[in-house]
Amino acid sequence: MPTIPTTPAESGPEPLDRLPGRQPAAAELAHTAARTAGDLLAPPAPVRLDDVVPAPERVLPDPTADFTLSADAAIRVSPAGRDVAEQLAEWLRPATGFPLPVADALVADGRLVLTLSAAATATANPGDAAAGVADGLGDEGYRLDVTGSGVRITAATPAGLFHGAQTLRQLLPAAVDSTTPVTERWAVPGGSIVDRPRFPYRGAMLDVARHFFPVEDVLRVVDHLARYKLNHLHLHLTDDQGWRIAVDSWPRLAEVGGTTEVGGGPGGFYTQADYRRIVAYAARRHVTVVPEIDLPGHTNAALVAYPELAPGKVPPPPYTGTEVGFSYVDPADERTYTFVADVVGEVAALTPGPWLHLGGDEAFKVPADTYRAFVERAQTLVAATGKTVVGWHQLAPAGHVDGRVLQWWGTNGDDPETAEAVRRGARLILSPGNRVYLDMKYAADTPIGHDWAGLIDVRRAYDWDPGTHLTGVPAEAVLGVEAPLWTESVTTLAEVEFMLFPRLPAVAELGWSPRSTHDWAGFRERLAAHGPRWTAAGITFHPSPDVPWPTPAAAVPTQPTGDTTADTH
Ligand code: TNX
Repeated sequence: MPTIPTTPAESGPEPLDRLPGRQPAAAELAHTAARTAGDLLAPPAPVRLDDVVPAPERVLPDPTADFTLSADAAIRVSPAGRDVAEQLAEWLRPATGFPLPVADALVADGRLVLTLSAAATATANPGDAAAGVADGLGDEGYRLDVTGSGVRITAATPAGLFHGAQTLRQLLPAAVDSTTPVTERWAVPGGSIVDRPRFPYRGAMLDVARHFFPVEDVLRVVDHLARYKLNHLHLHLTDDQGWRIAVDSWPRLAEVGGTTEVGGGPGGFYTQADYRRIVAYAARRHVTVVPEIDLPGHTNAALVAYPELAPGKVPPPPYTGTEVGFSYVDPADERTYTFVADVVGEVAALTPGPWLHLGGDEAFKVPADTYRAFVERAQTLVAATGKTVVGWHQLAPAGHVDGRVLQWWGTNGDDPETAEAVRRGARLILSPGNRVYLDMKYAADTPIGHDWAGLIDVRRAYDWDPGTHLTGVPAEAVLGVEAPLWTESVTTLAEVEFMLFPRLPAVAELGWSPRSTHDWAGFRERLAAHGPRWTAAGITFHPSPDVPWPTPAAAVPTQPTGDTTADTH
């Protein structure tokens, strides 16, 4: 079992503590643990058709029908799938060194290698077998067929094609994740997969308020989500320690409120152009950004910028600690509602996705009746922007607005107040603190993270059922699952990855795979095969003892772990 050494590897990690005031010791530990994991991984066994994370709905292997990708391969695609084909080519070119031209299915010659067919286009082309096959695959499902002569991915939508392409990527040898050419037999196991998600909402949250993360880091996190078919990135954009999104009508929010972060570092904020870039990058990967403006509490940074929003108009000092629950915008002043309307209006206008998250957690200083009245007004202001309200489950006592979604982060599955809000029409995103809070430590000696909701290693993150977790809440009310990463103690991209991997794929499987596939013994084996992929891709991860990572030691050359450049295509 790999252990975490106490000194950095000899060649020395890249400097991970980019920002002053950060914690190089923790960053180095995380980095070194991952490097050690990479060193210990043996060459992976040939991939089998069911070696996919998250587990597909149906897998029908055909060992006589393996396909080998060769240098003369082309990707043929119908017009609706063109961008997915381009992305597939971008993933496969670096390691294979193959040109992988993308050709229009209607004009390309007869040699079929990969065909991506959206049903809509297929219908216009009656000869295409994709018509009909895509029926029943829904918004995100796909069918993947591997025969000796090629691979065909079929879906009703580009999102479905994208998920199918991610599956194909996993069916190739682990070296496909290398950023430089590798000599390898690029075999794909034969047979068919038919796959659809269990829940429509599958997400992760990144807290960019406690520590600020530059755009490039966020883009890389988007790539990680997309790899595991997660389709929502919730950005916690505001908190006591920092305001991270530029708002034109209230410019000091970002200009002043953006200059702080936990531990006294320089903070930062996203310009509207930055935010648009994140949203567009995510959209190309079929990931929807969910912006959160946390109200009425967790607002110290806003109050520093605009003391007129503070109760008593007293400017508070900037806050760089990690306590919660002390701040709130003045619910008794009309100006506060102008502020809320302006902010949610601008954020909604920048956000193509349907959701706007209002926060609502830990407003401990606001009396219950006042809190409820504030939330009801704020919900109405969000609804007026055309967005659907999402909020932490503390919003439960407030009146229902159309479509309202509560994000449940409790640690005890018996929550009558939330169950009652569901009876009044709310849907739920499940983020149980003691299962999927990715800021929790894996084990007592994990160098970063919290433990207030317990220690969460991979098995604990995996072994629960979102469909039955909350007493009195039917599975139909569950929109999906989300794994939040709070960043009080997480300061660098390497540390973000260390906390995400390998728990993020566990949560992804809960969100995507049918319950009938749930099986810890099988999951840990499938997950183990991803260690070499992360190593090849330079992704930092925790070498969890829950997972039988390939051994013996030193059978694989050390891979660079410092290449953290996002794919900016
Ligand atoms: C609780 S969960 C919070 C956050 C903290 C987190 C630390 C929630 C909605 N609020 O403000 O960052 O605990 O684990």
